[in-house]
Amino acid sequence: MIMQKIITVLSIYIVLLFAISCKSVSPPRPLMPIPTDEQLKWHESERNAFIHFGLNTFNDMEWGYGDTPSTTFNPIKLDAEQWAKTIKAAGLKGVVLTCKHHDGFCLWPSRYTEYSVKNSPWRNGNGDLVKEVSDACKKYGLTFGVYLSPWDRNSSEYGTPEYIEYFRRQLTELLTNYGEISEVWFDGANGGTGWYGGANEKRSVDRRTYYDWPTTIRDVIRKNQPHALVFSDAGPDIRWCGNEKGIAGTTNWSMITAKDYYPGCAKQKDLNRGEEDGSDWVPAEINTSVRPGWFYHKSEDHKVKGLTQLIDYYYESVGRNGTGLLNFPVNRNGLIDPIDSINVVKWQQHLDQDFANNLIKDAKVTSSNIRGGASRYDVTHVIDDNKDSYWATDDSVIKSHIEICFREEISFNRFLVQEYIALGQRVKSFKLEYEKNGKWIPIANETTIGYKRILRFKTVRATKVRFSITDSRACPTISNIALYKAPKILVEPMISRNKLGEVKVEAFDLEIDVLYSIDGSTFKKYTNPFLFDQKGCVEAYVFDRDSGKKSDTSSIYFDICKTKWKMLEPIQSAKSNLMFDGNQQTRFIRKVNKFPYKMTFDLGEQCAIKGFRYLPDQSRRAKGIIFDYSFDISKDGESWKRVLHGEFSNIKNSPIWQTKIFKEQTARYVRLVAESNVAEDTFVGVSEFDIITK
Ligand code: FUL
Repeated sequence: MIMQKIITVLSIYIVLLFAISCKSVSPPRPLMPIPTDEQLKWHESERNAFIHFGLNTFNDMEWGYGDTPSTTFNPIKLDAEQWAKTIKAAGLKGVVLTCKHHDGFCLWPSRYTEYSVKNSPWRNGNGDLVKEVSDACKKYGLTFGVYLSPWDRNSSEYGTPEYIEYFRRQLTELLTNYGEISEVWFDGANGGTGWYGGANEKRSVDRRTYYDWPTTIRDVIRKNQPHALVFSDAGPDIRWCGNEKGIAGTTNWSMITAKDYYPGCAKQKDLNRGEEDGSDWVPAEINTSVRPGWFYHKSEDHKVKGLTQLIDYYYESVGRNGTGLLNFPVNRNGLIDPIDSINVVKWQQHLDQDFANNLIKDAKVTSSNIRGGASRYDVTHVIDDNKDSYWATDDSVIKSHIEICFREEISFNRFLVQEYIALGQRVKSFKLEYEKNGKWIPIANETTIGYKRILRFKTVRATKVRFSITDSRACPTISNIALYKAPKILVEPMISRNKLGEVKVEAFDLEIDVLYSIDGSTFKKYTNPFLFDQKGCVEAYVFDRDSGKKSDTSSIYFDICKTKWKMLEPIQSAKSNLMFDGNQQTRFIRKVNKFPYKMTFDLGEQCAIKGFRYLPDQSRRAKGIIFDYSFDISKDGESWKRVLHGEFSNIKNSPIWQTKIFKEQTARYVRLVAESNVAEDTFVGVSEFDIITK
């Protein structure tokens, strides 16, 4: 009886003590700068869509000069809801539309210029694309933002103070007629050549002062759309990440000292990393396009990002404290091209699988320190699925760790961690380890975390994992940690063969089994490049032992091996050898004096030839794509016979392998003659050249 009383009194005492201790332990003081509510929401959106569409789409350009007539704008099947549905299916949360790009053409009927949709045949001049897109966004629950290019190559006033008035009026139209605007996007590209109302000249502006950004932002944006975030190289709310490849820095602070930047300031490296001691919260937006260009070009139909590139983009943007902005170059019909939508939808499905099951949920987590011993900052908050709760340590404790113990061994290959950034970005470095035979084995040693950091690594099996903060600007505040076992990526591998006949098979997933065959029936496990210097087909697929699933099979036919090949004209060199090195990413480019330009190959032996293949330069700004060609053969390298003469029709739009066949003939020497190129300049470019034998 007495014992029971003692226990009761003691428990009340403990509860009281606990309650008091909870009350008295104050939260960590915000470590300035910290995000606004709007910025926090934007971090949480994680991925948004960019749309580039306008006159450039119809003129096959990236930067229109501002002189092409508005009548060329005519997207006959335009359907903004198709855009919204695709973007939604890809898991993206909002849209930023290029309402006006550098060419000055407006996708809404601006009162202040004639250069807009109102003077195009689209919807008989009565259309307003900004309205259609903003309505579609509302309907599908997407946020809507506007891109208004500061540079205007059409306006006669560009470069004068009057233009700033014009620019602000247009901005006001966009901010007052289309409902809630989430983001206002200002490009850094500014000033240069342009049509400028017929002046056709170069106009330079002082990028730092010309637009008087503080006034524009205060009087136009904050007044009309107080919740909109302003993007530019200098923020003030969101910054560029310093590249258009979609890659955030592995160290990525959400801070910079904004006054040291301005749109077009060319501080790419700093923008990519941010600044640990930056005075302003200006997090990085990671923009890239699903195609090499921002606008649609038929010639890039075969260069759309595949699933594996999109997966990399996710981990290198969202996984590195960045918010993604993935661009869709809408096609001339006014639709997101089906080639572009297939992969982005698969992308979302893949990400859902990667993060389907947080293995830490049922584990025991302990920490080296809890702020004031208070339950409010207890480590269990890192797995409670509540973004508003967090684990924190005492102010004096910077180095600290969390240990995760599992009842039985688990396997994992992803680690996710989030700071409670409402109190500022703090962690400077951290490491992840697992225990094996009583020793801690490192998995990763990294720097910043921020809103979200995700690490990918080879599968680890363990019962104990330790996450340690090794340095921090102040006591850490961690809101979430997770471990996942992402499934293997079943994408068919890439097969290539070099000049010596060595075949390489490359899978995206480094842990997956790769199987290959050279006879079409027996498949062997691939470990290293192998010699295959004969004619024939190599096939390969990847196989996941865990699920028993395999990828599609890739198959490639190799003609005679090029081991004995020599270049005769232009002279054999490291550069000219790139024409037959088996690598489609390398290229031979030559500025020639005049056409025709001959490329002569010695095959090293007589062959029964019946055709050839030509792959033009595959780089973004491809050079020297041959249009008219001739093809000659010779037995002795002296007397030549022309077997083909013609054009690579449509090669400009479709710069893929070009195959030409003729009646079989014996020869040891072959010559590809470039008679003209598609750009009508004097370059000749070859990524790969191949012959087809009997
Ligand atoms: C760049 C622009 O010049 C491109 O045309 C594109 O709009 C891209 C998003 O930003 O700086």
